[in-house]
Amino acid sequence: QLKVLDSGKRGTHAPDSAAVLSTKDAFEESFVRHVETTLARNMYNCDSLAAYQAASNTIRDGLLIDWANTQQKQTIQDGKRVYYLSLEFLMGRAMDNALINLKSRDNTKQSLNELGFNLEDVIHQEPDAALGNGGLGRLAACFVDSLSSKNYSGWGYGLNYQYGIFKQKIIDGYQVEVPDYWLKYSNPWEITRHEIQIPVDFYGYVYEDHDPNTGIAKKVWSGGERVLAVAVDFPIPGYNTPNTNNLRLWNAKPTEEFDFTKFNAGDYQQSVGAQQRAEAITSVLYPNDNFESGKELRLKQQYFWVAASLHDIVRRFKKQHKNNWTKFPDQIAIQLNDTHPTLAVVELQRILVDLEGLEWEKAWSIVTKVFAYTNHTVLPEALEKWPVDVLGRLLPRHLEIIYDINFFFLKEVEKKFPGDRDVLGKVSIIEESTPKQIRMASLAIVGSHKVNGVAELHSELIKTTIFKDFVKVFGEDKFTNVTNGVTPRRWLRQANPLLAELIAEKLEDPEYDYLTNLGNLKKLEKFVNDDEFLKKWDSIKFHNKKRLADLVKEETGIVLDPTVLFDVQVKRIHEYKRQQLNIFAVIYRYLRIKQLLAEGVSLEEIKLKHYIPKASIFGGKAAPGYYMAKTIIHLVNKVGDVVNNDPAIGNLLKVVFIPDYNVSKAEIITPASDLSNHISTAGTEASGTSNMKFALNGGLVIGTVDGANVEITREIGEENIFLFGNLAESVEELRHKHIYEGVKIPAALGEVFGAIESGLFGNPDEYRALVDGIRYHGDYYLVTDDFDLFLQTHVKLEKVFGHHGGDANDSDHLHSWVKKSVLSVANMGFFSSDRAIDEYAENIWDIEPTNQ
Ligand code: 475
Repeated sequence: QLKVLDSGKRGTHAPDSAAVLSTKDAFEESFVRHVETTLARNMYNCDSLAAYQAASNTIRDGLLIDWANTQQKQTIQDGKRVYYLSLEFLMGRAMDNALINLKSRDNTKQSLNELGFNLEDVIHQEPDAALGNGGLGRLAACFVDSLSSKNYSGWGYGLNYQYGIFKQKIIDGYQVEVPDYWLKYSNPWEITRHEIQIPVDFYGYVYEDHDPNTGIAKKVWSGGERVLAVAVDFPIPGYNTPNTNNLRLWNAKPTEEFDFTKFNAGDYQQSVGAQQRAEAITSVLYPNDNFESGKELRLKQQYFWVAASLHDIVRRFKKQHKNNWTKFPDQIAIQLNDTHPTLAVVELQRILVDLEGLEWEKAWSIVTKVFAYTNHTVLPEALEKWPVDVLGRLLPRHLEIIYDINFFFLKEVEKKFPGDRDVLGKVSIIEESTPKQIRMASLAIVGSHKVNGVAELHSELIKTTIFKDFVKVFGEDKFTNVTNGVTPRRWLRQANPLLAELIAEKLEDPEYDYLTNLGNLKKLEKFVNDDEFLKKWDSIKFHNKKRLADLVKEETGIVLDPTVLFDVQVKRIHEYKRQQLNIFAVIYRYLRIKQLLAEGVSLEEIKLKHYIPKASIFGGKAAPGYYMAKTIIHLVNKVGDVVNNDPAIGNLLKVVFIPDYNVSKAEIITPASDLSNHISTAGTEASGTSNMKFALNGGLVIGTVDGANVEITREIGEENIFLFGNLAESVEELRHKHIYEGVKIPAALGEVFGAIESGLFGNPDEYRALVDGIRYHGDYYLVTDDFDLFLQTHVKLEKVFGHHGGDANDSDHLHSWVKKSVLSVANMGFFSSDRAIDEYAENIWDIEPTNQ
C-alpha cells in the first residue's frame, strides 16, 4: 500500500465522460475492451445486445468519473443537500438519455456505425427500468434529471425492486400480468456498493435503561430480526453540465447472523428460512396507483428503505460536521414523495433522541426543519393508514415515538383551541377507529415545515378538504403549491428528435440551450403565420404518426392510416380518469355511423358532413386487483374487435389498445398524438403530467377543468385547448343529486348502454358492474353529467381539425389546427421540471446550485 502512496499516482483519474465520448478512437477502444473483457466475447460474435452492453459500460465508465468529481466538488463546497425520498422511480431507458445529456449522441452514433452497429437498434436492447406505477414515479424520475441539470446537490433514495411493474399482455381482450424480471442480464447502469451495508432491524421489544455516566433513563429497542441494506447506485447525468448526482436504491440481503437456538434444536430449515425471507423485502413493487392496500410487507419495505437512507444521510453529515446537530437543518433537506416515507420523521427523531442523546424538543425542532411533504392525491382510498397493532409489532419503539409526537402536538392544539374536542379528534395522528389506525398524512404534516400539492387547483383543494383542520392549526403559510413539470430532455429531445431539431433551428440555438431554458420556446410565436414552417411542423407530426402506426401494427396487427386524427388516452386505468367516458363516446360514434350507413348515406358523405376519420388509441395498466379497471380494458378491446373488423367502416374509425404501456412506448406515442384525453372527474386528478408532455409535443388537449389542465390553459390560451365538463365545485352537489334524485342517463349514453346490453361486444354480464355502477349506484365519477358535453366538444374540435389531417397542403388544417399546435408548444416553457425544481429549491429546501 505504501508503494501506491509513494508512487505519486494517487491523483490520477480514468477518463471522464467527455474524454471517453468526444473522440471516436476513445469510444471504440473502450467498446472493444468491454466486448473482449467485461463480456468475454469478440467483435465477430457481438450482437446488438452485446453492443448495447459494451456501449453502456463505456458510457458508464465516463459517468462514474463525472460522478466522483461531482461528489468531491459537493463535499468541498459543503453546501446544503437535498434528498428526494420516493418509493418509485420510473426511469425508463438510461442509455439514450445519457447520450443526450452528455451531448454525445451524434458522436456515438457514428462510432457505432463504424463498428458495424446501428444506434437505434442498440438503444432498443435496453429494458425499461420500470420501478414505478405512473405519475408519482415518473415525476421522481424527471426531478432527479432536473436536480442534476440545474447543478443542485440532490440525491434520490428508493428501493431496487427485482421485479418492476408487471408486463401487461392482452389475451382475448383481458389483461394478463406477467412478472417483469428486468435484471435478467447484468445491468450496466447500476453499481452495487458492496462496502455500504446497513443493518435494519424489525420486531423485538423496547426496554428502559440508564446511562451509566449520567444515570438518565433512556429507551432501548432490541430488534428481533435483522436485514442488511446494500446500496446500489445509478449515476444521474445532468444536461450540458458535468454535475452528476446519484440515485441510491437499496437491496435487501440476509445477514450472516442466524438463529442458533433454532439451529441447535435441529431446525436448520427454520433458522435459514427467516434470512431467506430478507430478500422478499425488495423483491416486488406494489402495482397499485392511487390506491393503498395496507399490506404488512409494504410497511416493511417503507421502514427498510427509510432506515437505510437516513442512516446513510446521517453518516455523511457526521463525517463532515461531527455531532454539530444544530447545523443539520442548514445542511440537509429531505422531501417526502407522498406519505410513503413518513416513517423517516419518526426514525430521525429516534436517532437523535435514543441514539444521539438529544433532548426531545431540540431533536423535534431539527426534524421539522428538515422534512417537507408532497401530497399527490385526494382520493380517500389512496391515503395511507396503518393499524396501530401492525405497526407496534413491527416497530415497537417507533409506535411509542408516534404516540409521543401526537401527545405533544395535541397539547399545542389544545392551547390554541381550548376545549375544542372536535378539532383534536380531527387532527389527531391516531384515528380512534376499530382497529385504531395511524394517519400517515397527519404524521407527515406535523413532522414537516412545508406541505405542497402538485398543481394550483389541487393545492387549493387540499387546504379546503382533506387538510382543512391542519390549516386552522398551522395557518395557511405552511401549505403551498409547486406545479409539476416534465424534463424536456427526455420528453422533447429524446422522444421527438425532429421537432427538437426544428425548434433549435428556428430559435437559432444550435447547442439546444433551450432545453434548460424552456421559456425560450416563446420565440416560436414569430413563425405562426409562416406557411413553410407550419408545413414542416405538420410533416414532423405525420412522420411521428407513421412511427406510432408501425408500433401499433407490430403490437396488435391493426393497420392505422396515419392521415386520420390520432385521438389518444394513455395512462393508468382508473375510474376517476374516465377511460369509460372515452370508450362510451367511441361506441356512440360507431352506432351513429352504422345508422347513417343504414339510412343509405355513403362513407364519403359521412366523412364530409358528420364524422372525420379517426383512430382512438388507448393504453394503460390496471392494478391486478382492480376489477372495474380490468372491465374497462376488456370493453375497449372488444369494441376494437367489432369496429376494426367491420368492413363497412373503412378507415373512418379504428379502436386500438396498445398493450404494456410504459416509458419507452410513451416516447413513441406522445409525439404522435393529434389529440390527447385528460378527462378526469373535476377535482380528482391532482396534476397530471402527460398532459404537459403531449402539449409540449404539439398535440392538442381535450380535458376537464382539473389538475394542471387549468394552468396549461392559462399559459397556452383557452383557444388552444378543448375544455369541457362540470367544475370541481359542482361535484359534491351532483353526487348528492344522483343519490337522492336518481341518475339521469342522457339519450346518447342510453343508446350505448343498449348496445352493450344487446351483446354487441360479447357477453353483457361482463360489463354489468360498469354499467350498473353508473345507472344504479350513483355514477360517482359523473359520466352521465359530462357525456353530452364531451360529445359536443368533439364536434367542435373535429371541425377545427378538418377533413384532411396529414395532408401537408391542406391550408385549412394548417391555419387552424397546426397553428394551435405551434402556439401551445411556444407557451409550454413553464412546465419544465427545471422550473418545478427551482421552486422547491427556493421556497421549500432553501438550497442554491453548486458552482461548476
Ligand atoms: C397523480 N400514486 C397525478 C402525479 O404528482 C400527478 C402510488 C402508490 C400508492 C398510492 N398512490 C400512488 C399516486 O398517488 C400518484 O401517482 N399520483 C399522481 O401523482 C405526480 O400528476 O395527478 O394522480
